[in-house]
Amino acid sequence: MRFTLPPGPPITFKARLHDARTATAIGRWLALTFLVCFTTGVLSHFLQHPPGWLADHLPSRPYWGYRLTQGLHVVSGIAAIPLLLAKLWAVYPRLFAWPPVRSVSHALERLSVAVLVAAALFQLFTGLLNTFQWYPWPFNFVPVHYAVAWVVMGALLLHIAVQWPRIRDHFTLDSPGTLSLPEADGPNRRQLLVGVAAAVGAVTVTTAGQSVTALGRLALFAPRSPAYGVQGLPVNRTAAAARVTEASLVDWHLTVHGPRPFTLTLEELNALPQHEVTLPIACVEGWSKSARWTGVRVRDLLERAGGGPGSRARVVSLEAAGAYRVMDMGRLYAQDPLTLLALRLGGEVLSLDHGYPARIIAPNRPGVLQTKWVGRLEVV
Ligand SMILES: Nc1nc2c(c(=O)[nH]1)N[C@H]1C(S)=C(S)[C@@H](COP(=O)(O)O)O[C@H]1N2
Ligand SMILES: [Mo]
Repeated sequence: MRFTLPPGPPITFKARLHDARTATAIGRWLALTFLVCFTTGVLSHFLQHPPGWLADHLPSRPYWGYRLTQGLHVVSGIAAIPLLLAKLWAVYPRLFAWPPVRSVSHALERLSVAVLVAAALFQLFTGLLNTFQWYPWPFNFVPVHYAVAWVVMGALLLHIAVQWPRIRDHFTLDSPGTLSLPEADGPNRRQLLVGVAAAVGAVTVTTAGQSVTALGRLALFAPRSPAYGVQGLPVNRTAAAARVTEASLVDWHLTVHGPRPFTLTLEELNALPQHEVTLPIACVEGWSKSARWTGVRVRDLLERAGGGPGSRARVVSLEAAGAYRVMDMGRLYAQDPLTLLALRLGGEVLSLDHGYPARIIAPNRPGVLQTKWVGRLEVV
Protein backbone atom coordinates (compact mmCIF):
# COMPACT_ATOMS: atom_id res chain seq x y z
CA MET A 1 0.00 0.00 0.00
CA ARG A 2 1.30 3.47 -0.92
CA PHE A 3 0.24 6.79 0.41
CA THR A 4 1.69 10.06 -0.72
CA LEU A 5 1.47 13.46 0.82
CA PRO A 6 1.59 16.29 -1.71
CA PRO A 7 2.70 18.96 -2.14
CA GLY A 8 6.44 18.61 -1.85
CA PRO A 9 8.37 15.40 -1.91
CA PRO A 10 6.01 12.46 -1.35
CA ILE A 11 6.22 10.46 1.88
CA THR A 12 6.06 6.85 0.85
CA PHE A 13 5.45 3.88 3.10
CA LYS A 14 6.81 0.87 1.35
CA ALA A 15 6.80 -1.66 4.15
CA ARG A 16 4.47 -4.47 3.21
CA LEU A 17 3.26 -4.81 6.76
CA HIS A 18 1.32 -1.55 6.77
CA ASP A 19 -1.50 -3.32 5.00
CA ALA A 20 -5.06 -4.30 5.72
CA ARG A 21 -4.15 -7.91 6.32
CA THR A 22 -1.71 -7.13 9.09
CA ALA A 23 -4.12 -4.63 10.59
CA THR A 24 -6.88 -7.25 10.61
CA ALA A 25 -4.64 -10.02 11.93
CA ILE A 26 -3.73 -7.88 14.95
CA GLY A 27 -7.15 -6.26 15.13
CA ARG A 28 -9.03 -9.49 15.79
CA TRP A 29 -6.91 -10.19 18.89
CA LEU A 30 -7.27 -6.60 19.97
CA ALA A 31 -11.04 -6.83 19.54
CA LEU A 32 -11.07 -9.99 21.66
CA THR A 33 -9.15 -8.35 24.52
CA PHE A 34 -11.44 -5.31 24.36
CA LEU A 35 -14.52 -7.48 24.44
CA VAL A 36 -13.30 -9.40 27.50
CA CYS A 37 -12.16 -6.20 29.18
CA PHE A 38 -15.46 -4.45 28.50
CA THR A 39 -17.70 -7.32 29.63
CA THR A 40 -15.77 -7.94 32.84
CA GLY A 41 -15.60 -4.18 33.47
CA VAL A 42 -19.37 -3.70 33.15
CA LEU A 43 -19.86 -6.69 35.43
CA SER A 44 -17.52 -5.17 37.99
CA HIS A 45 -19.39 -1.88 37.75
CA PHE A 46 -22.74 -3.54 38.49
CA LEU A 47 -21.31 -5.54 41.37
CA GLN A 48 -19.97 -2.33 42.91
CA HIS A 49 -22.84 0.03 42.12
CA PRO A 50 -25.94 -2.11 41.59
CA PRO A 51 -29.18 -0.28 40.85
CA GLY A 52 -31.76 -0.85 43.59
CA TRP A 53 -33.77 -3.48 41.72
CA LEU A 54 -30.65 -5.58 41.11
CA ALA A 55 -28.98 -5.46 44.53
CA ASP A 56 -30.90 -8.37 46.02
CA HIS A 57 -30.33 -10.61 43.00
CA LEU A 58 -26.56 -10.35 42.74
CA PRO A 59 -25.26 -13.85 43.37
CA SER A 60 -22.79 -14.63 46.13
CA ARG A 61 -21.58 -17.72 44.23
CA PRO A 62 -19.32 -18.92 42.81
CA TYR A 63 -17.28 -17.50 45.66
CA TRP A 64 -14.32 -17.01 43.30
CA GLY A 65 -16.38 -15.32 40.57
CA TYR A 66 -15.15 -11.77 41.08
CA ARG A 67 -11.57 -12.91 41.49
CA LEU A 68 -11.77 -14.54 38.06
CA THR A 69 -13.61 -11.75 36.23
CA GLN A 70 -11.58 -8.89 37.67
CA GLY A 71 -8.36 -10.84 37.09
CA LEU A 72 -9.45 -11.21 33.45
CA HIS A 73 -10.30 -7.52 33.28
CA VAL A 74 -6.81 -6.45 34.25
CA VAL A 75 -5.04 -9.23 32.31
CA SER A 76 -6.95 -8.45 29.09
CA GLY A 77 -6.39 -4.71 29.54
CA ILE A 78 -2.64 -5.16 29.94
CA ALA A 79 -2.49 -7.60 27.00
CA ALA A 80 -4.30 -5.01 24.87
CA ILE A 81 -1.48 -2.48 25.29
CA PRO A 82 1.13 -4.15 23.02
CA LEU A 83 -1.67 -5.16 20.64
CA LEU A 84 -2.92 -1.60 20.34
CA LEU A 85 0.60 -0.27 19.79
CA ALA A 86 1.23 -2.86 17.07
CA LYS A 87 -2.09 -2.09 15.45
CA LEU A 88 -1.42 1.65 15.45
CA TRP A 89 2.00 1.00 13.95
CA ALA A 90 0.42 -1.10 11.19
CA VAL A 91 -2.10 1.57 10.22
CA TYR A 92 -0.36 4.87 10.96
CA PRO A 93 0.49 5.57 7.26
CA ARG A 94 -3.23 6.06 6.77
CA LEU A 95 -2.93 9.23 8.79
CA PHE A 96 -1.22 10.71 5.74
CA ALA A 97 -3.74 9.46 3.18
CA TRP A 98 -4.36 11.99 0.45
CA PRO A 99 -6.75 13.65 0.00
CA PRO A 100 -7.49 13.65 3.75
CA VAL A 101 -11.23 13.70 3.16
CA ARG A 102 -12.93 12.25 0.11
CA SER A 103 -16.57 12.56 1.09
CA VAL A 104 -18.85 13.19 4.03
CA SER A 105 -18.99 9.52 4.89
CA HIS A 106 -15.21 9.26 4.63
CA ALA A 107 -14.87 12.25 6.97
CA LEU A 108 -17.22 10.61 9.47
CA GLU A 109 -15.33 7.36 9.24
CA ARG A 110 -12.02 9.07 9.94
CA LEU A 111 -13.60 10.94 12.82
CA SER A 112 -14.90 7.70 14.32
CA VAL A 113 -11.44 6.14 14.06
CA ALA A 114 -9.96 9.18 15.80
CA VAL A 115 -12.49 8.79 18.61
CA LEU A 116 -11.77 5.07 18.84
CA VAL A 117 -8.00 5.55 19.04
CA ALA A 118 -8.22 8.37 21.57
CA ALA A 119 -10.74 6.60 23.78
CA ALA A 120 -8.87 3.27 23.61
CA LEU A 121 -5.55 4.91 24.55
CA PHE A 122 -7.29 6.76 27.36
CA GLN A 123 -8.83 3.56 28.77
CA LEU A 124 -5.65 1.53 28.69
CA PHE A 125 -3.58 4.38 30.13
CA THR A 126 -5.93 5.24 33.00
CA GLY A 127 -6.62 1.57 33.71
CA LEU A 128 -2.92 0.74 33.87
CA LEU A 129 -2.17 3.65 36.20
CA ASN A 130 -5.11 2.62 38.37
CA THR A 131 -3.48 -0.76 38.96
CA PHE A 132 -0.64 1.26 40.51
CA GLN A 133 -3.12 3.40 42.47
CA TRP A 134 -1.66 6.41 40.74
CA TYR A 135 -4.16 9.09 39.73
CA PRO A 136 -2.30 11.99 38.09
CA TRP A 137 -5.47 13.59 36.72
CA PRO A 138 -8.15 15.92 38.04
CA PHE A 139 -11.19 13.68 37.47
CA ASN A 140 -12.64 10.76 39.40
CA PHE A 141 -11.28 7.58 37.83
CA VAL A 142 -14.22 5.21 38.28
CA PRO A 143 -17.09 7.09 36.56
CA VAL A 144 -14.87 8.40 33.77
CA HIS A 145 -13.28 5.02 33.05
CA TYR A 146 -16.76 3.51 32.99
CA ALA A 147 -18.25 6.15 30.67
CA VAL A 148 -15.35 6.08 28.21
CA ALA A 149 -15.66 2.27 28.02
CA TRP A 150 -19.01 2.76 26.27
CA VAL A 151 -17.45 5.26 23.89
CA VAL A 152 -14.77 2.71 22.99
CA MET A 153 -17.35 -0.01 22.47
CA GLY A 154 -19.59 2.17 20.31
CA ALA A 155 -16.68 3.36 18.16
CA LEU A 156 -15.31 -0.18 17.93
CA LEU A 157 -18.60 -1.63 16.70
CA LEU A 158 -18.82 1.12 14.11
CA HIS A 159 -15.24 0.48 13.05
CA ILE A 160 -15.87 -3.26 12.66
CA ALA A 161 -19.01 -2.56 10.62
CA VAL A 162 -17.13 -0.18 8.31
CA GLN A 163 -14.19 -2.55 7.89
CA TRP A 164 -16.35 -5.64 7.61
CA PRO A 165 -15.52 -6.42 3.95
CA ARG A 166 -11.81 -6.54 4.77
CA ILE A 167 -12.34 -8.51 7.95
CA ARG A 168 -14.44 -11.01 5.99
CA ASP A 169 -11.78 -11.29 3.31
CA HIS A 170 -9.20 -11.95 5.97
CA PHE A 171 -11.05 -15.03 7.13
CA THR A 172 -12.21 -16.27 3.73
CA LEU A 173 -9.31 -15.66 1.35
CA ASP A 174 -6.82 -18.46 0.83
CA SER A 175 -4.49 -17.69 3.65
CA PRO A 176 -1.33 -19.60 2.65
CA GLY A 177 -0.62 -17.55 -0.46
CA THR A 178 -1.31 -14.20 1.14
CA LEU A 179 0.45 -14.94 4.38
CA SER A 180 3.76 -15.89 2.82
CA LEU A 181 4.64 -12.73 0.97
CA PRO A 182 7.64 -12.67 -1.35
CA GLU A 183 10.97 -12.56 0.47
CA ALA A 184 12.25 -9.05 0.92
CA ASP A 185 14.15 -7.02 3.45
CA GLY A 186 12.45 -6.51 6.77
CA PRO A 187 10.35 -8.92 8.74
CA ASN A 188 7.46 -10.71 7.12
CA ARG A 189 3.99 -10.70 8.58
CA ARG A 190 4.33 -13.99 10.38
CA GLN A 191 7.48 -12.79 12.14
CA LEU A 192 5.75 -9.58 13.10
CA LEU A 193 2.77 -11.45 14.54
CA VAL A 194 5.03 -13.84 16.44
CA GLY A 195 6.84 -10.81 17.88
CA VAL A 196 3.56 -9.18 18.94
CA ALA A 197 2.38 -12.46 20.46
CA ALA A 198 5.65 -12.74 22.40
CA ALA A 199 5.20 -9.19 23.74
CA VAL A 200 1.63 -9.96 24.81
CA GLY A 201 2.79 -13.18 26.47
CA ALA A 202 5.60 -11.40 28.28
CA VAL A 203 3.47 -8.59 29.74
CA THR A 204 0.78 -11.10 30.70
CA VAL A 205 3.07 -13.59 32.40
CA THR A 206 4.94 -10.89 34.32
CA THR A 207 1.77 -9.23 35.66
CA ALA A 208 -0.90 -11.95 35.93
CA GLY A 209 0.78 -13.29 39.08
CA GLN A 210 -0.92 -10.58 41.09
CA SER A 211 -4.19 -12.44 40.71
CA VAL A 212 -3.05 -15.97 39.80
CA THR A 213 -1.20 -17.04 42.92
CA ALA A 214 0.58 -19.88 41.08
CA LEU A 215 2.25 -17.28 38.80
CA GLY A 216 3.17 -15.07 41.75
CA ARG A 217 6.91 -15.67 41.39
CA LEU A 218 6.85 -14.38 37.81
CA ALA A 219 4.96 -11.20 38.64
CA LEU A 220 8.02 -9.01 38.09
CA PHE A 221 6.07 -6.01 36.87
CA ALA A 222 2.83 -6.41 38.76
CA PRO A 223 2.21 -3.51 41.13
CA ARG A 224 1.26 -5.98 43.88
CA SER A 225 2.83 -9.22 44.77
CA PRO A 226 0.35 -11.38 46.65
CA ALA A 227 3.32 -12.72 48.61
CA TYR A 228 3.88 -9.51 50.60
CA GLY A 229 1.77 -7.89 53.23
CA VAL A 230 0.97 -8.11 56.92
CA GLN A 231 -0.26 -11.61 57.81
CA GLY A 232 0.56 -12.77 54.26
CA LEU A 233 -2.05 -10.57 52.58
CA PRO A 234 -1.51 -7.26 50.73
CA VAL A 235 -3.02 -4.10 52.24
CA ASN A 236 -4.60 -1.47 50.04
CA ARG A 237 -5.54 1.18 52.55
CA THR A 238 -3.60 1.08 55.79
CA ALA A 239 -5.09 1.92 59.16
CA ALA A 240 -2.83 4.98 59.25
CA ALA A 241 -4.23 6.21 55.93
CA ALA A 242 -7.78 5.64 57.21
CA ARG A 243 -6.79 7.30 60.53
CA VAL A 244 -7.82 4.34 62.60
CA THR A 245 -5.51 3.99 65.61
CA GLU A 246 -5.25 1.59 68.54
CA ALA A 247 -6.23 4.49 70.77
CA SER A 248 -9.45 5.10 68.83
CA LEU A 249 -10.45 1.49 69.44
CA VAL A 250 -10.17 1.17 73.24
CA ASP A 251 -13.92 1.49 73.74
CA TRP A 252 -14.81 -0.46 70.64
CA HIS A 253 -18.07 -2.34 70.50
CA LEU A 254 -20.24 -3.51 67.65
CA THR A 255 -23.65 -1.90 67.29
CA VAL A 256 -26.31 -3.87 65.43
CA HIS A 257 -29.37 -1.86 64.40
CA GLY A 258 -32.68 -3.54 63.59
CA PRO A 259 -36.08 -4.29 65.11
CA ARG A 260 -34.20 -5.66 68.18
CA PRO A 261 -30.96 -3.62 68.33
CA PHE A 262 -28.03 -4.70 70.52
CA THR A 263 -24.37 -4.07 71.09
CA LEU A 264 -21.51 -6.51 71.64
CA THR A 265 -18.01 -6.07 73.00
CA LEU A 266 -15.15 -7.84 71.27
CA GLU A 267 -15.14 -10.39 74.08
CA GLU A 268 -18.82 -11.10 73.54
CA LEU A 269 -18.30 -11.42 69.80
CA ASN A 270 -15.50 -13.89 70.39
CA ALA A 271 -17.82 -15.93 72.59
CA LEU A 272 -20.42 -16.36 69.80
CA PRO A 273 -20.27 -19.42 67.49
CA GLN A 274 -17.23 -18.93 65.23
CA HIS A 275 -17.04 -20.08 61.63
CA GLU A 276 -14.05 -20.52 59.39
CA VAL A 277 -14.07 -19.79 55.64
CA THR A 278 -11.39 -19.61 52.96
CA LEU A 279 -12.17 -16.67 50.69
CA PRO A 280 -10.18 -14.32 48.49
CA ILE A 281 -9.81 -10.58 48.69
CA ALA A 282 -10.11 -9.59 45.03
CA CYS A 283 -9.20 -5.93 44.63
CA VAL A 284 -10.66 -4.04 41.70
CA GLU A 285 -7.11 -2.98 40.87
CA GLY A 286 -6.31 -6.55 39.90
CA TRP A 287 -4.48 -8.27 42.74
CA SER A 288 -6.19 -11.04 44.62
CA LYS A 289 -5.30 -13.50 47.31
CA SER A 290 -7.11 -16.20 49.17
CA ALA A 291 -6.99 -16.39 52.97
CA ARG A 292 -8.51 -18.22 55.91
CA TRP A 293 -10.91 -16.10 57.93
CA THR A 294 -12.65 -16.81 61.23
CA GLY A 295 -15.57 -14.92 62.70
CA VAL A 296 -19.29 -14.62 63.24
CA ARG A 297 -21.81 -15.13 60.45
CA VAL A 298 -23.39 -11.87 59.37
CA ARG A 299 -26.76 -13.59 58.95
CA ASP A 300 -26.66 -14.76 62.59
CA LEU A 301 -26.13 -11.18 63.75
CA LEU A 302 -28.92 -9.89 61.49
CA GLU A 303 -31.27 -12.59 62.74
CA ARG A 304 -30.51 -11.76 66.35
CA ALA A 305 -31.35 -8.12 65.62
CA GLY A 306 -34.75 -9.21 64.27
CA GLY A 307 -33.92 -9.44 60.56
CA GLY A 308 -35.75 -12.11 58.56
CA PRO A 309 -34.32 -14.34 55.82
CA GLY A 310 -35.01 -11.59 53.27
CA SER A 311 -33.06 -8.86 55.01
CA ARG A 312 -30.01 -7.15 53.64
CA ALA A 313 -27.33 -5.32 55.52
CA ARG A 314 -25.66 -1.96 55.70
CA VAL A 315 -22.19 -1.89 57.17
CA VAL A 316 -20.53 1.23 58.54
CA SER A 317 -16.81 1.50 59.18
CA LEU A 318 -15.18 3.47 62.00
CA GLU A 319 -13.08 5.23 59.44
CA ALA A 320 -13.93 8.93 59.63
CA ALA A 321 -14.06 9.58 55.90
CA GLY A 322 -13.46 7.62 52.74
CA ALA A 323 -15.35 6.27 49.77
CA TYR A 324 -15.72 2.82 51.36
CA ARG A 325 -16.92 3.84 54.81
CA VAL A 326 -20.53 2.75 54.22
CA MET A 327 -21.27 -0.45 52.35
CA ASP A 328 -24.56 -2.05 51.34
CA MET A 329 -24.93 -5.77 50.99
CA GLY A 330 -27.76 -7.38 49.01
CA ARG A 331 -29.82 -10.23 50.39
CA LEU A 332 -27.88 -13.10 48.83
CA TYR A 333 -24.60 -11.85 50.28
CA ALA A 334 -26.04 -11.02 53.68
CA GLN A 335 -27.68 -14.45 53.99
CA ASP A 336 -24.77 -16.50 52.63
CA PRO A 337 -23.26 -18.70 55.34
CA LEU A 338 -19.80 -17.80 54.03
CA THR A 339 -20.29 -14.10 54.76
CA LEU A 340 -18.56 -13.28 58.03
CA LEU A 341 -17.83 -10.46 60.34
CA ALA A 342 -14.26 -11.72 60.54
CA LEU A 343 -12.18 -11.41 63.72
CA ARG A 344 -9.23 -13.54 62.65
CA LEU A 345 -7.05 -14.00 59.61
CA GLY A 346 -5.02 -17.19 59.19
CA GLY A 347 -5.85 -18.08 62.79
CA GLU A 348 -4.41 -14.84 64.23
CA VAL A 349 -6.28 -11.83 65.52
CA LEU A 350 -6.71 -9.36 62.61
CA SER A 351 -3.93 -6.84 62.31
CA LEU A 352 -4.93 -3.20 62.45
CA ASP A 353 -4.22 -2.87 58.71
CA HIS A 354 -6.55 -5.76 57.88
CA GLY A 355 -9.45 -4.21 59.77
CA TYR A 356 -9.05 -4.97 63.49
CA PRO A 357 -11.18 -5.54 65.47
CA ALA A 358 -13.73 -6.75 62.88
CA ARG A 359 -14.09 -6.66 59.11
CA ILE A 360 -16.41 -8.04 56.47
CA ILE A 361 -15.42 -10.93 54.25
CA ALA A 362 -17.99 -12.13 51.71
CA PRO A 363 -17.89 -14.43 48.66
CA ASN A 364 -17.87 -13.13 45.05
CA ARG A 365 -17.44 -9.47 45.97
CA PRO A 366 -15.09 -6.68 44.90
CA GLY A 367 -12.37 -5.94 47.47
CA VAL A 368 -13.64 -2.40 47.98
CA LEU A 369 -16.77 -3.87 49.58
CA GLN A 370 -14.86 -6.03 52.09
CA THR A 371 -15.23 -3.32 54.71
CA LYS A 372 -12.55 -3.01 57.39
CA TRP A 373 -12.82 -1.58 60.95
CA VAL A 374 -16.55 -2.30 61.20
CA GLY A 375 -18.40 -0.36 63.90
CA ARG A 376 -22.02 -0.79 62.97
CA LEU A 377 -24.24 -3.29 61.22
CA GLU A 378 -27.81 -2.46 60.20
CA VAL A 379 -30.68 -4.69 59.21
CA VAL A 380 -32.22 -3.21 56.06
N1 LIG B 1 -13.20 0.84 55.80
C1 LIG B 1 -12.52 0.48 54.69
N2 LIG B 1 -12.54 -0.80 54.29
C2 LIG B 1 -11.86 -1.18 53.18
C3 LIG B 1 -11.12 -0.25 52.42
C4 LIG B 1 -11.14 1.10 52.86
O1 LIG B 1 -10.53 1.98 52.24
N3 LIG B 1 -11.85 1.43 54.00
N4 LIG B 1 -10.44 -0.68 51.30
C5 LIG B 1 -11.00 -1.85 50.63
C6 LIG B 1 -10.18 -2.36 49.53
S1 LIG B 1 -10.01 -1.36 48.18
C7 LIG B 1 -9.67 -3.64 49.53
S2 LIG B 1 -8.95 -4.28 48.15
C8 LIG B 1 -9.73 -4.48 50.75
C9 LIG B 1 -8.35 -4.97 51.05
O2 LIG B 1 -8.34 -5.67 52.28
P1 LIG B 1 -6.94 -5.94 53.00
O3 LIG B 1 -6.25 -4.62 53.14
O4 LIG B 1 -7.25 -6.60 54.29
O5 LIG B 1 -6.18 -6.86 52.08
O6 LIG B 1 -10.25 -3.77 51.85
C10 LIG B 1 -11.36 -2.98 51.58
N5 LIG B 1 -11.90 -2.48 52.81
MO1 LIG C 1 -9.34 -2.71 46.47
